[in-house]
Amino acid sequence: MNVINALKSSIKKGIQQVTAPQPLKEFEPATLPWLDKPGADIEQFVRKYERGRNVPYDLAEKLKFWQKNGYVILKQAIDPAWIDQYWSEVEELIENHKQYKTLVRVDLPEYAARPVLPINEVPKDVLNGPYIKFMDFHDNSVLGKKIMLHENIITFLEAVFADRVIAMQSLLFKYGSQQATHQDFPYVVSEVPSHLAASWIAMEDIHIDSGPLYYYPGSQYNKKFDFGNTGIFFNGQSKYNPNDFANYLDKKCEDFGLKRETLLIKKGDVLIWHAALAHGGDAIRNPALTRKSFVNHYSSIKAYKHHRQSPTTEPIRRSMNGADVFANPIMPDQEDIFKGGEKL
Ligand SMILES: O=C(O)CCC(=O)C(=O)O
Repeated sequence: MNVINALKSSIKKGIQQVTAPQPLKEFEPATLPWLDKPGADIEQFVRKYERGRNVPYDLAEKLKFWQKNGYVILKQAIDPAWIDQYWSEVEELIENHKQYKTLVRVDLPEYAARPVLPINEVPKDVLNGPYIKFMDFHDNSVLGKKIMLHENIITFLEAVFADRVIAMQSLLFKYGSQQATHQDFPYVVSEVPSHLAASWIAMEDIHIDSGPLYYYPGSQYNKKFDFGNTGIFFNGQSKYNPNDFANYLDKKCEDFGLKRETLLIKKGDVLIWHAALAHGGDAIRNPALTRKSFVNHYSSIKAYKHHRQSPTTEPIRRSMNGADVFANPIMPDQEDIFKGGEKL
């Protein structure tokens, strides 16, 4: 039925006039994860969820903390031997970058026209410096997938979503990002924007002068920023830009008396944060310091059904610990070429 016929038919049926869908201004209350809905009964949920499972931390306490603050920290969640092996793969990727096609994002003025490009096109000294994000290296690495879908992380996220967890994408940082305050849902888009969470895995002990991550506990409940014509989502057409977004979030958090916290965790510790937790990368005060970290974004099976680079094809799933990550549909020849994780 075309739009005119739909309009005539709806008028006949007494239904409201057909209008273009409006950009979202808030998360839809009905589609929120159970824990974000009023009256969520954590004790009852945990009793059922833990039946037959070995949860290595106090899940009820963690879920209550998440509900109030929008994040949790899992101490020593990833074996340091896994971290060392994974970082050695990153070093190999940089050292022999001409052999690989992994995408990197370079946030330097000379790359402004084309910030995302294959690693074999970026000089080694640039790759070894700040302002670099290694994108979706887990596609290339068996161990990257194992860390991203680690049981300690998935057990918590599956409880948050009360659904099967899907890993959507990953980023690796050698230096602090210095990214302005933001929330993730305008940029990392799932079909249900509130079905989103991230993990930040420390690949070394984090120093306060290295540009650590910071966040505002409790900020997940703030009124969402309106990018104008594109609602709560950001894209190239949005009326407002990421700086406007950052200013809004910093001001809102200040107005509500939310105190900014700095993430000074140890190698193998993991921060998990809510779709709407306001966070950013602090200034690098000592440029000699690295801040090696592995960041992953996740959704639920209900809200992320296809790989973002191939929205109409059925994804190839790699499954671990009751969660999935989709194989990269664009570069099948690069999948799992780093095999060091097979023996771990
Ligand atoms: O690690 C950082 O400094 C920023 C990471 C981040 O904000 C993100 O991936 O959403």
